[in-house]
Amino acid sequence: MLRKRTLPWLIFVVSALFMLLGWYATRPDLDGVELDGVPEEPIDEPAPEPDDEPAPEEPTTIKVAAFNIQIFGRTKRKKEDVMAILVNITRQFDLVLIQEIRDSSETTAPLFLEMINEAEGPEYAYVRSPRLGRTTSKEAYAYLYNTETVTHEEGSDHVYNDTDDVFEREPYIATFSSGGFDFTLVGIHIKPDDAPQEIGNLTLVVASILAADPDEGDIIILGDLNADGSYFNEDGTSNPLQAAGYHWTVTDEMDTMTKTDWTYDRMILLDATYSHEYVDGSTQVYYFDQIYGITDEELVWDVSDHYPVYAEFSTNLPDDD
Ligand SMILES: [Ca+2]
Ligand SMILES: [Ca+2]
Ligand SMILES: [Ca+2]
Ligand SMILES: [Ca+2]
Repeated sequence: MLRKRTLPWLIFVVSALFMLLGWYATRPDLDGVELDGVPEEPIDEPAPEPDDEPAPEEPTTIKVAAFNIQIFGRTKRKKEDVMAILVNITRQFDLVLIQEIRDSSETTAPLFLEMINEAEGPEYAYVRSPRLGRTTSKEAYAYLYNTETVTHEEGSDHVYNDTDDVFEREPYIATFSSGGFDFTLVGIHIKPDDAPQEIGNLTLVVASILAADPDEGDIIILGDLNADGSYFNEDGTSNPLQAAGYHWTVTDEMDTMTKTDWTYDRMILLDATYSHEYVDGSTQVYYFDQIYGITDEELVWDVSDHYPVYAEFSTNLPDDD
C-alpha cells in the first residue's frame, strides 16, 4: 500500500515522463540543419538502403538464336553426351529456332523439351511445325523458349501459305513478346540448290506478314539460309533480300559451320527492329566447342555441322510498333 507522501512524487515522475515522450514525438527534424554553420550530416547523402535485399533487376535484353541441329531424330537422341550439350546450348538463349528435326514419330521435340526442363533453370516450352518437304525426307521446325522471359502469342504460329510452291520447307512463322518488345519470327531452312530463289522469295513472306499487320514491323528472318559457298553469292547485291532495309547481322566473315568456314546461318532484321530493339553489334556465333572446351572433333560433329547464331534485343524500351 502506498504511503501518502509517495503519491505526489509518483504523479510528478509519471507527468514528467509523459512530457518527455510528447517532446520526443513532436521534436523538429534537425537532420541536415546547420548548427554553427556546419551541416550535421551532408544534405545530399543518399537515403540509406533498406535492410532487405533489393529485388533482382529484371533482365532488359533477350537472346534469340537459330540452330540447325543436323538430322535431329532417333539416332542423335540416343547419344547422351550430344544431348547434354544440346540442352546446355538451348538454355543459353531465351528463344531458339531449331531446324532439321527429322523424326516421323514426332517424339523428338517433346523428348528434348523434357530433357531441357529436367536440367536446372527456368522452364521452357515449344511450338513446333508440321513435317515439311516435297519428298519423304521431311523436316520440322520448333521454337523453344524460356517461359520466364518470353511469351508466345497463342495460335500465332503457322506455316507460310506457299501457293506457288517456291519453298521446299515453308517458313515457320510465330509471334512472341518479351517486355515491351513484340515481334514475329520467320524461321527457314533454305533448300541449298534453290538458295538464291528461296532467299529472294523471303521478301514476299515479309510483305505478306506486313500486309496482315502493317503496324508491326519487328519481323526477323532467321535460320540456315545456305547463304554462302557454292549455293549463294554473299558478295552480290542483286538478290531482293539484299536490298536496302534488310539488315544481315550475321556478316559474311562469320563462320557458322563446324566443318567448313561458310556463313550459312543468318539473321535478317528490318529497320523497325535494327534501329530500335536490336542491341547494336550483338550478333554472334555460339562456338560451343570453344566455350565448353570440347576438343573431341567427332563429338562436335555429332552435335551438328552448324553452330547456333544469335542476337540480343532490348525488352525495356517503349513499344514502338
Ligand atoms: Ca512448298
Ligand atoms: Ca514490335
Ligand atoms: Ca562467308
Ligand atoms: Ca520495333
